[in-house]
Amino acid sequence: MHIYRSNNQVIVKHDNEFYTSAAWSWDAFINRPTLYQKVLGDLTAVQSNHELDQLINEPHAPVASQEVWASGVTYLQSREARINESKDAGGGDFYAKVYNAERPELFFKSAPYRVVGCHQPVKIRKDSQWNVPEPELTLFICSEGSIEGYTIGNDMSSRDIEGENPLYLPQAKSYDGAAALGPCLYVPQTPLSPETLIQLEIIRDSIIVFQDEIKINRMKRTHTELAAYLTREMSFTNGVYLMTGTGIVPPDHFTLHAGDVVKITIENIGTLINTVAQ
Ligand code: DO4
Ligand code: MG
Repeated sequence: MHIYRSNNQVIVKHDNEFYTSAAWSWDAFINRPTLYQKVLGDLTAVQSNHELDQLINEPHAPVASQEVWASGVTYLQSREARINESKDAGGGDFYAKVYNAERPELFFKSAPYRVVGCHQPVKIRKDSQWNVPEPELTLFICSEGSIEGYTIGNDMSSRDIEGENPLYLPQAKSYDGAAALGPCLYVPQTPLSPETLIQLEIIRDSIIVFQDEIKINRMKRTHTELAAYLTREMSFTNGVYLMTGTGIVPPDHFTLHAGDVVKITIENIGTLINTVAQ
C-alpha cells in the first residue's frame, strides 16, 4: 500500500482503491508497529473514493514531525568517491575505515520543516561549485524501532565542501532544499526485495545528461543494522526517516545546474522528481 500526504489529509492507495478519513492524522497514522496490518484494519471502516486520485498527483513530503537522518559510505561507489574527493585534506582514511567498521556512519540530514516533497525545488548552495543528487532508498522506522515502510530520498550534497574537510559534512549536507522525500510512504506486507532497483536520471534542457542504476543488494550493510544503530540511544517520538546511502555517483566533472530535473525511481515505491532551484 502507498500512503500519501496531501492538503493535510492522509490518503491510502491500496489495490487501486483510494481511502481517507478525517480521523487520520499523519504522525499517529504512520507511527505504528505492524503498520501494514493496522492500516488494512482501518480501511475496513471507510469507503473507497476515486476522486482522491487527483490529490496524489501533487503530494506533500511524507513528513509531519519526523526528522530525517542519513547513512554514509554504505556502497563501494560512495567509498571510492569520498576517498578521492577528500584525499588532499587527508580524509580518505576515514572513509575507508568507516566502510569496514562495525559502527556505520549516521548523520543528521534534515529537520522535518526543511524537507521538500515531489515536484518542489531542491537547492544547491551558492558557496559551492560541485553539487550532486544522491538517490537513496529511505526507511521509515517507527518509535518502537521497527522498519514499517520506505520512501525515496534525495540527499543533495556539496562535494567540494565535504571534500575540503570531512568536518564540514553538516554544511555540505544540511541546508534549505537539501533533503527531498516522496512521493509517498510505501508500506509493503513484507520487506523490500534485495533485487529492488534504484534509478537516477538528470535532465538538462530536455536531454538526459546523466543516468545510472543500482540494486539495493549492493549495499554493504543491512537495513535492520542501520535502524538498530540509529535507535540505540536515541528516541523518535513520531518515528524517523533514515536515508540508506548512495550507490550512484556521477563522474567528478559533473555538477548540477539550476533548472536540472532530478528523477529518482525505486521499483514499487514510485518516482521522486525535483527541479534544481534557480
Ligand atoms: O560521508 C559522507 C556522506 C556519505 C553519503 O551521504 C552517502 O554515502 O550516501
Ligand atoms: Mg548520501
